[in-house]
Amino acid sequence: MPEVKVEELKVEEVKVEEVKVEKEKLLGDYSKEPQRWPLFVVNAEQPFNAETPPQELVKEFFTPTEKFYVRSHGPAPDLNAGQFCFHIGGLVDPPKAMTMQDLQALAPKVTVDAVLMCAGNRRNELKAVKPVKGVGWELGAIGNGSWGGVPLREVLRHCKVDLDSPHLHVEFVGVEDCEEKTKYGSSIPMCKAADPKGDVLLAWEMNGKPLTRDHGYPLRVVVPGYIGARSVKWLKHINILDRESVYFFQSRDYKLFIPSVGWDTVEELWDLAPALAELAVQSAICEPLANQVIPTGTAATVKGYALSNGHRITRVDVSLDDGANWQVAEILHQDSREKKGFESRYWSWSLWQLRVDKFPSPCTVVCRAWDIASNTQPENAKNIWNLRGVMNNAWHRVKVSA
Ligand SMILES: Nc1nc2c(c(=O)[nH]1)N[C@H]1C(S)=C(S)[C@@H](COP(=O)(O)O)O[C@H]1N2
Ligand SMILES: [Mo]
Repeated sequence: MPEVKVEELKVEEVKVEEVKVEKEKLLGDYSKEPQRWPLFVVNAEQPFNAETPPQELVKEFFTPTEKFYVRSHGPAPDLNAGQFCFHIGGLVDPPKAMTMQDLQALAPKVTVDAVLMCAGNRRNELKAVKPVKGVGWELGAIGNGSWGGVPLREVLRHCKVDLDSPHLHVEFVGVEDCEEKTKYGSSIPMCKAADPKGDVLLAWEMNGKPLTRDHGYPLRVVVPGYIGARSVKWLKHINILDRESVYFFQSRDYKLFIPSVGWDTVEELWDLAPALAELAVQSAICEPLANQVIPTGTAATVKGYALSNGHRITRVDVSLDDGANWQVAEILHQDSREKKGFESRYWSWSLWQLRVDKFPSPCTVVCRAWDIASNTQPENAKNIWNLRGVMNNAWHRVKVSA
């Protein structure tokens, strides 16, 4: 690795407003995309958006990196960790530039196990209610990873940022040009960024290995318990602001509206709606698959995942008759209580199953999860339909044939 000294790095003037992208760059160069897992369900090629088939999700507690869903808004950058540096600016005096070596020397590496889920996960079920804009996703825009890096709060402390200012926000900006004609920028409130129990990480490792290009090599943010959109990949700038980020992905996307709001009425509402942050309680059935044949009266196992915003999943209910009667599923794997010591740091998903001796096919299998705060899922997607098709956590239903 070539040595890069911080003193030699010219600290760019920090721009907290949208970075202007030159016109010719907007289309993006997709000629150097990485090799990808052939079994991905590809929802868009350019930019690459692909999800994990359901039955693969429940095979392992940690989703193998090559099978982990990819949600990108532009070409995958091809960066060199040895020459890479990122900048910390905004309400920081003086602004700083850090190399990967600086970051790794700043504090001992920690690992945080956490699920990443796109806010658009299960969007197709909302699309079935009424059309929505956005990449279509079934239930595989989710994965559970073990992330290695340095807590963001250590970096903020090193830069003498006031960790106790509740009005501050921490903005993250990636290197790449997105198809939305802007850089990928997003922010989280200081109360999350600085919280020692919030576990926000600047991560260079995923499942014990350096990040892959698709997942943010050499450096990404991991914001456990928040929608995936806040975990900015290919991190280039951290800006301390006294307001939320005004980047598109914070201010004009990833917001929730009442079903009656359409594209003709949303314009004046964007600034009034809060940006999505914490995840809601969620669960989905990964086995059986939709329309799978299970001969009537034969044995089969229902399997799936459940998660919340860090709250422990306490129960997953399964119905084999479209919600008329329920049984309690067995939770097979979740973050260990001893390790976490708190009910609010269950960042990983919980994998669950229900063994059924005699499957009552044809039938509709349904699941719903509960967390320690007794949050549970809404019954119908129809009631939570929204024009961006985000945060669908309705009871998940799978039709099984005989
Ligand atoms: N720089 C950058 N960061 C990004 C994105 C992006 O397009 N560019 N997509 C975001 C979204 S919407 C999600 S859901 C997650 C997906 O992370 P993954 O591709 O590693 O699964 O990354 C987030 N971080
Ligand atoms: Mo996302």
